[in-house]
Amino acid sequence: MPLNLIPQPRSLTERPGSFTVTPDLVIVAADDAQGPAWLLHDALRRGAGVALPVVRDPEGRTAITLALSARTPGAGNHAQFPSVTAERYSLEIGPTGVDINADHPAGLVRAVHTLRQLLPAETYRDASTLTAAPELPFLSVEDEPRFGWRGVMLDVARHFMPKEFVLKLIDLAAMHQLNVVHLHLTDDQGWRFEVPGWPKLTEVGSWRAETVLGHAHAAQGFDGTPHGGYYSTEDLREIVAYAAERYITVVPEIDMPGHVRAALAAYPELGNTGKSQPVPTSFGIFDEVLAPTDEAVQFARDVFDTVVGIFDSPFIHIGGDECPRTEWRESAAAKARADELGLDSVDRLQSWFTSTFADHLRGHGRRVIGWDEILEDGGAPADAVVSVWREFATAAQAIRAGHDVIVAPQKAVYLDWYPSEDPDEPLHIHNLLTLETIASFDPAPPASADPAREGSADGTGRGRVLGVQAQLWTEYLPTPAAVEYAAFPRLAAVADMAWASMENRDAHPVADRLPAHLRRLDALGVNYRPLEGPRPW
Ligand code: TNX
Repeated sequence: MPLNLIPQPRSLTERPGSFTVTPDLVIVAADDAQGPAWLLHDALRRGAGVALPVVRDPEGRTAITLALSARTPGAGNHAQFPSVTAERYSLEIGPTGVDINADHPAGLVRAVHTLRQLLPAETYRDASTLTAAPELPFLSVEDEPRFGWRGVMLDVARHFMPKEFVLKLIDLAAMHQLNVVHLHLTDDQGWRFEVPGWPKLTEVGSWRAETVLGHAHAAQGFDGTPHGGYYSTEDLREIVAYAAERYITVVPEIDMPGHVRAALAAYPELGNTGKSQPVPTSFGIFDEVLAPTDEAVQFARDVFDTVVGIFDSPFIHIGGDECPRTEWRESAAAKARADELGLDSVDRLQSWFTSTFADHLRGHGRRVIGWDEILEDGGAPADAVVSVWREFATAAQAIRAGHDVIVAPQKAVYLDWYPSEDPDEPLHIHNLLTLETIASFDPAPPASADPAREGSADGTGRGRVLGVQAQLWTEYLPTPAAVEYAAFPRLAAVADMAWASMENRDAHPVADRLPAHLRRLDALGVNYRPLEGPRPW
């Protein structure tokens, strides 16, 4: 029987027979394997109705064993991130038990999620609908991801999403073997967390006059009630800890120096005109950007100091997209500042901001990530990671300029785009991004992009491509249900793209595995878009 795993493991050999999950089993795990073992325990208790003891010694009982190799390099959550080897694992299911091996707990967690997909789909709900003890097929899996960075970005600025939904998205990411949840925490339309010393960011900047954005929604009868919200520091700590247990890194994004109108609504003095304007209720690219002043830099430092106190990610996203130079060109003060900094044009002020942010974050031991605009007008420090979102070809340019890249091109992984051309499709943004496009996309830029690294470093030929990331921008996705519809099942195809080799993807088309996978999403209550066609969200 086809197993319909998503993502497709690197190698999988099935054998006749199956292993029954019964209450007399034990889960064996030592030290650093205990966290992953408890994740398995919790899943089996809820999904299979068996509460298996987690023990160090099976004492002769049949076991599901989670073992770490002696080579385990610093088991700390992020010490190894992103690392393909930290996530590799083997899984053996036979008549005598289940054996999971990995070099690092992250690999054990990936194995647990593969094991869960081998159980009947109903086990993703709870045991009440099971009619018999669940079976696991006899098999061997040897697995490792193609890329060490497999992410999904959620825009909680355009529409605030409740903490519970962020936690659900983390679970869904984990199920699909994704290891990054990137939170777009600030944008023109909302600021979503507290920064000590800057109380108006949440008092003023986290609220706007209308529930939804844009004329199209208004035409659908939305009523203009205020929209807003923010995460408390405690909420964010809970999100980070929940993700960490699953070996998922939460990457925070603070979008600057453009896309800052919510911050400017709170503190107009950080802008170039000082003009007081409300948090906008429309979206797009606004001329209002940070002024290149000491005060704006101090603001950014305070924001980053807060962020690094909450998020343990080695990478902090500083945005950097869509920052018009209009105000700087019109401002005598900005011109004077550019002169003082020795810049031959105000257009280079963004590059100056990028370096200033990167220096500050480097002092905290973190690296910056920026959208691909950070390559322009003076560029970014070599240690900055570039999220390539506009043209995929830019990845090669970024690599030649010495950067690591995250492959995130809109034409391949922007899940806020329409899933089909059907006129009954609920409102999305822009263009079309079908499952087929995702299923056939190869995120590796041409090898010639990085001759220096070919066959070197990790020996994989992956060069400086850290990995792949899907985006869920929420201008047109006002609720968790709408986000789920846009995300699934396309995110499953992105996860497969990020994990599986091209060879495996060709041999096992994701489209063939999706119908069975949707039964799992049914059990989880995910409001996915049916394969047959649209339904309203
Ligand atoms: C472009 S992608 C943006 C976002 C929008 C998105 C809509 C990027 C870095 N900037 O501000 O939400 O398009 O698809």
